[in-house]
Amino acid sequence: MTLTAPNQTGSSTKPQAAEPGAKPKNAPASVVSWVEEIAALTTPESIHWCDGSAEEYEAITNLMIKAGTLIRLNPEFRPYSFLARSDAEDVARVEARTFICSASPEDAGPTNNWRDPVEMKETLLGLFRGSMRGRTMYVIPFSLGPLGSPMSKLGVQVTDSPYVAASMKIMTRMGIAALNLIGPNTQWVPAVHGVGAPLEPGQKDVPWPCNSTKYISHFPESREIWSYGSSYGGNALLAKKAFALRIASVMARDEGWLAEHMLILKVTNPKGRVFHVAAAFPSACGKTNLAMMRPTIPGWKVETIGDDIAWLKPGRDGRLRAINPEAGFFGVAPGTSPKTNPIAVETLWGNTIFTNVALQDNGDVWWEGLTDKAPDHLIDWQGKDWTPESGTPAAHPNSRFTVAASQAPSIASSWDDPNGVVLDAIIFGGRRSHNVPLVVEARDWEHGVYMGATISSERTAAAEGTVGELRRDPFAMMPFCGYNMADYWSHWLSMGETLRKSAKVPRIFQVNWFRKGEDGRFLWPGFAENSRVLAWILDRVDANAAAKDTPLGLVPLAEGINREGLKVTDEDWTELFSVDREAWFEELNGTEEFFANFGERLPGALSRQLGDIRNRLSQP
Ligand code: O2Y
Ligand code: MN
Repeated sequence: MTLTAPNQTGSSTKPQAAEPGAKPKNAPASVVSWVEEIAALTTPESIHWCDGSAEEYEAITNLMIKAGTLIRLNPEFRPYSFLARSDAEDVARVEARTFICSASPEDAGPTNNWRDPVEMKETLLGLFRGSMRGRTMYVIPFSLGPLGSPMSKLGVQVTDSPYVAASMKIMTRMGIAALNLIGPNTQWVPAVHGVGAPLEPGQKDVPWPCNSTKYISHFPESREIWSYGSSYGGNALLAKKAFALRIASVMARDEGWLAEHMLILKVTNPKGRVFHVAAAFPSACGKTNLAMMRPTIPGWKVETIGDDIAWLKPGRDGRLRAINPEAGFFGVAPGTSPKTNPIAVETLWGNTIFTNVALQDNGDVWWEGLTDKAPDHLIDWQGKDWTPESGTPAAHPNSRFTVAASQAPSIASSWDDPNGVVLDAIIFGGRRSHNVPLVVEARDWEHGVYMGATISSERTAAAEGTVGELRRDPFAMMPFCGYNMADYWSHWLSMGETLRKSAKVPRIFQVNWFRKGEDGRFLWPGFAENSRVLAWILDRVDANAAAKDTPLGLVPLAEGINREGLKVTDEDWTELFSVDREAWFEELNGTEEFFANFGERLPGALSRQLGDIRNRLSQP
């Protein structure tokens, strides 16, 4: 049997909801035949077509409670909320098992794991054959982006994991309304997910079925996703990183837009002018905290549009517009506290699925950092008794919350606008203890693309590898770009040309909240105080606030950023922007080496930008 991507056409009559879980009458023919094909391969015991209703969510979560997959939290503290504990070996995205299966390895590029698409399909067919035996296969139609928006895309995921079905209800616009949008000529992305744990008749299930063999496979040319063996986050919620970034980045290249690993903010200044900002940060750089920031400076208001992914497309007026393709947050719990992110804490009041956090004796959840003092007794993420003396984290460092975006008190009313919001500025960030200044504005789009292409971040204890080691993460897209990264840079450069022809181009900035002094102390307080940097960025956009030209770009004058009430001395300020020429020449050599990996495909504009910075640094 050879499975091909469906022809992606559907019936002309709208599907109608039927009995709960039954196939909707007049479901699109292309979806029905694909579901039948996958069912014939995987042989599930039953098929459940998700309608996306609250009743369905309740039924699926009840079923998981019975199976031991979910624990209902105490409704007094955490109404309508659950705790899931994953298998101890299934706790994170598996980058080494994530594959881009393009016909040519050059199209995947040197930063992706490439596999031949025909060979990979054969492997997957072997693994998936009979793999859903004894389980229910859920059919999940979903929209990425507001339903019916010209910027949105449709997909259908099948999965034999009820945890994945319930999570997709939170993370996407899922159900009959999305299926209704699949017409005769509508493109939709098929995504197959299986836990890889068939059940023999009478075999008792485990709370978190999965398989030690894992494949997260993307077929950019046929626009398909196949994922096997894991139920965790981006490995399994295939609308997220797999579709909204890896497959969407390829669609965006071909259709003239951008699929980005960026948060989106709405910011209002004290004069009442509204701005929109998109920002890309590698992991462990405080992206969620920025997405839900409560500014400390008077008169400024920050609202959330998205916390992780942004789709950017020129509108009819030529301006770059942004939507959040997702409908929920899948955020890291540890470190989230009333001090670091009060809005996230408020968002999690209820209606939340927590995964791998600790359970308190009162039936509420807990994780490291939530309170200054840990409770005297907890059940840890593996279901074992825990006390502060245990010496292990009670919550897994990558434990998560899954919650609807609409539940954030900071959510902007425009977050669901089908026309998106007009972007005024784009920010690239990283975690760098030296060299990179607090904030720098790019001279122009091309310089901004260079800034994005050279994002790098020091590893923290939460990431794999040696602490402090520099990880290059261009545009924060290293694990998420579905094609050759050098071609992706060329696409960014060509988007600048398109935007410049007809409209105002968003200004590009680079930030670094993590610079340290000689004494190892952070020079900038970070968190909500980053609103002061945001204010300077938007003062630049609004009224070209004064800036100083440096070899690296434009930086604020000493009085350009309001430091009132902060313990940032004049010496700290100078150090926050100091440029050590020797260290920068080394930095540029490292970038040149990195760029060399891309050979002929490296856009000349990026080598030119590197040369320009070297020249400016060489000047007395
Ligand atoms: O899927 C996971 O295992 C977590 S990774 C993640 C989750 C939400 C948002 N962003 C990320 C990321 O790695 O960028
Ligand atoms: Mn992310």
